[in-house]
Amino acid sequence: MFTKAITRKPCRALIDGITTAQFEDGKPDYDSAIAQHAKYVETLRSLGLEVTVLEGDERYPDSCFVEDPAVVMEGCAVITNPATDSRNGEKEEIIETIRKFYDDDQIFHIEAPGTMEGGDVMLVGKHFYVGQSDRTNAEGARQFNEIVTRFGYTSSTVPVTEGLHLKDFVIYLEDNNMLVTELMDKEPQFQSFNRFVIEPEELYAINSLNINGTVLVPQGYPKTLKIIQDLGYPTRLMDTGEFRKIDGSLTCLSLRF
Ligand code: CIR
Repeated sequence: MFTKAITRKPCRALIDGITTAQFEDGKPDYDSAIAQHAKYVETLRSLGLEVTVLEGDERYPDSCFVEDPAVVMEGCAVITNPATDSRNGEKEEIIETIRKFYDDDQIFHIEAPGTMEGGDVMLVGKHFYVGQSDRTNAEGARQFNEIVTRFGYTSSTVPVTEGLHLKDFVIYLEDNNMLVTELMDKEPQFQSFNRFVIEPEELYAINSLNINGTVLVPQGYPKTLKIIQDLGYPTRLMDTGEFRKIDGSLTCLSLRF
């Protein structure tokens, strides 16, 4: 059960966020992003979470994606080392908030040359799957493994060859259910899960988010929505259109614990 979440409001510099989307949908609109973010926070609260909302940080265009500079779990928090120059400083800005919830001896850091971003980290029970991607390297994954094993967790790496972060291509919905791309469907480590392959045109909806049994699903992906509803989950449709323009999706907008 999650009881808390940390989020950060989008800043005006959001329009300069890193993107692979080639702006086919245009740049994010600040006011709409603020409104979508407020709805996201309201939804988390309505599902029983106590949500900390940090102010936008204009120095870091992508800083609303708080999932990336830290990984939080029961008993331990890991401050990551974001791989891109424009995002690396976000790790310094999240620490103060993490300290409100974790003691100093529960807070650890991924150190250079290790890199890591939380979008690459997926927890299943007490096991972390860590995407090895352009953002999370082998050394980052190694350090992470060393830290979390001290707290009763295990971890293993999964190659991410399709794009940004692991959780854009596979998501664990709980109850042994997983949404996957065709490629992740073949991943040997995922063979014992109930896997649901999402078609390429609905790729973005893989990053749906289970909050205490209710699944937040991005708006506009009817096939994925049906798969999730047919599994019996109550769902909430979320408009994340402004974040999508800079490769942001549902999980990246919060840290949940
Ligand atoms: C980036 O490229 O870093 C941001 N524009 C998007 C980050 C999305 N984060 C996530 O999925 N965890």
